[in-house]
Amino acid sequence: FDEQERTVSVVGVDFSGGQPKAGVDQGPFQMVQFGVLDQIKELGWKVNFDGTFPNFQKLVPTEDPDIGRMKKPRAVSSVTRALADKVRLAAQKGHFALTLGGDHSIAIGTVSGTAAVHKDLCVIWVDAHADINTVESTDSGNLHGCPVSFLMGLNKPDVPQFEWVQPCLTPDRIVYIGLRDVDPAEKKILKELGIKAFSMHEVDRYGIGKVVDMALEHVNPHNNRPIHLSFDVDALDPTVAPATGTPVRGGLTFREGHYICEAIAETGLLVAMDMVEVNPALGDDNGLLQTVTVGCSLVRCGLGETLL
Ligand code: B3U
Ligand code: MN
Ligand code: MN
Repeated sequence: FDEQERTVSVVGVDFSGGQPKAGVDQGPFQMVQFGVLDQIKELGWKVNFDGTFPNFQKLVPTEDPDIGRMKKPRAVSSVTRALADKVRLAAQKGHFALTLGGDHSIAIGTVSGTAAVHKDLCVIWVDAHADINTVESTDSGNLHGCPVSFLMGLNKPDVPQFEWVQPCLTPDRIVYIGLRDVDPAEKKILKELGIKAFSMHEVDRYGIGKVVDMALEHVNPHNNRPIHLSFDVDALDPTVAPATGTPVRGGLTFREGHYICEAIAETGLLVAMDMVEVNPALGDDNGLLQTVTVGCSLVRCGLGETLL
């Protein structure tokens, strides 16, 4: 980015239809209310924010019966499709695309949007979950467990409602950090496609510094690919980020989460970041404040905040 003209386009996605728990649609509102936009400005960015809430909720149809195993397919499709356009336009202007979720199904839109502009894009997916179920392998039917399968084109062509999605990711251009709750069908997909994943086991073994080095080396061997960081707050340990829909014990520490964002920002190659699954309706007031606070500080690190 041009040092003088660094602009962040922020999109708040008030959407929860990729999973069953209400409240995650309030995540963006809470992070904005907490001051994330001013904090980003203090880091020297210009901020472009379309702050009309409800923003995406109005695209959600009243009737949305299951299709096969998929729950709320029309809602997820129309929201992610509109979001893909917004993110693509931001990327076309040369802006950093910051998306505040919302549940993780919205990454169908964000990654589609950045990949349409940055042809050589790679994705770093930080999550307790692999989110790579296909529309046939998903047990829950919740589409926040499926975005990666859409982005990689793992579903049969022309999944109803999702015909618009262009596969834009290959197995060598995505890497996971933080996994610890992966379905058997997902393990099979990861293995068969040879997708690199650093689970909590590898974080324990090598330490976060080495894990991030190895992750970057894998998706970005020549340090020239633009990076999209999709950060699910449930990657963090529930003691650090309790207000999320599917907390899983044994997650990243506060510093490990921040280190990931700092080290990726340091590459100078980060072009987009998603901060998703912050659900202010879950947990007590303290847990909510803790989770919103950590969501905002991870975003700041992704945008270049350093300790010194
Ligand atoms: N893999 C399970 C559980 C899950 C995925 N993502 C979250 N939970 N947050 C599923 O529903 O596909
Ligand atoms: Mn996720
Ligand atoms: Mn998750």
